[in-house]
Amino acid sequence: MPKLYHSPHSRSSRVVSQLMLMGKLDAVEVICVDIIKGDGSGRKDPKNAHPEGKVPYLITDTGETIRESGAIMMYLDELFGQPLSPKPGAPGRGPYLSWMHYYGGVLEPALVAAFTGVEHPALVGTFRTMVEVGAQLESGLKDGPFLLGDDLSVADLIMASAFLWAPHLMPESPEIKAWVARVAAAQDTPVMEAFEAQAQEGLSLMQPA
Ligand SMILES: N[C@@H](CCC(=O)N[C@@H](CS)C(=O)NCC(=O)O)C(=O)O
Repeated sequence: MPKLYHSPHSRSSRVVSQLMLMGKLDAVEVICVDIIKGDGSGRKDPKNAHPEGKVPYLITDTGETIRESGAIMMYLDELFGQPLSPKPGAPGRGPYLSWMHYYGGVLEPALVAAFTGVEHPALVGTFRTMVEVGAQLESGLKDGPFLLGDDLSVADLIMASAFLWAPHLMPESPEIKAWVARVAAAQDTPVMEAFEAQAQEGLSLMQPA
């Protein structure tokens, strides 16, 4: 069984939510670990196999390791028959791959620059800003309710997760706001919250004295 290293209310939460959506949470061993949070609280958990103590992190059945949310989400979707992405050769495959890489390669750096207020010509030159991200999203949403058209995909889960985590950084766009709300509605928030509360409780009980 693959092992997923997860910390509640973090970037690994979207992977847990994806597994729930696919009905495959039971097919993956979720190992809850502590992490160092943005405010400095928490700790690097010795239980966490990630080389830098981050989440998410996945160890496959054959013992290979996968880091980076996008890679993990694509792997799990493929492992379970690609219910949430177009297969190679199918329409939408190109935009799908583009969004999955745009998330880690552009959205995350632009988002971090925006919330830290760091401005540098090299950052803008390389990644652009949240203004361009907003324009790309609006353009991607013009043909349907989701980024690939009519069907929710892993691309929606990863891209919208940024704005579910940081709603104040959501581009001022009714189309984007409505899309984030649709992606949120597609996920089982009460069940996810119950899972996260239980995971947090388990972690709190295991804190070193
Ligand atoms: N680009 C990575 C980012 C992973 C990441 O930074 N995760 C945070 C949790 S939100 C973390 O583990 N932080 C702990 C640390 O930096 O020590 C991904 O999406 O997988």
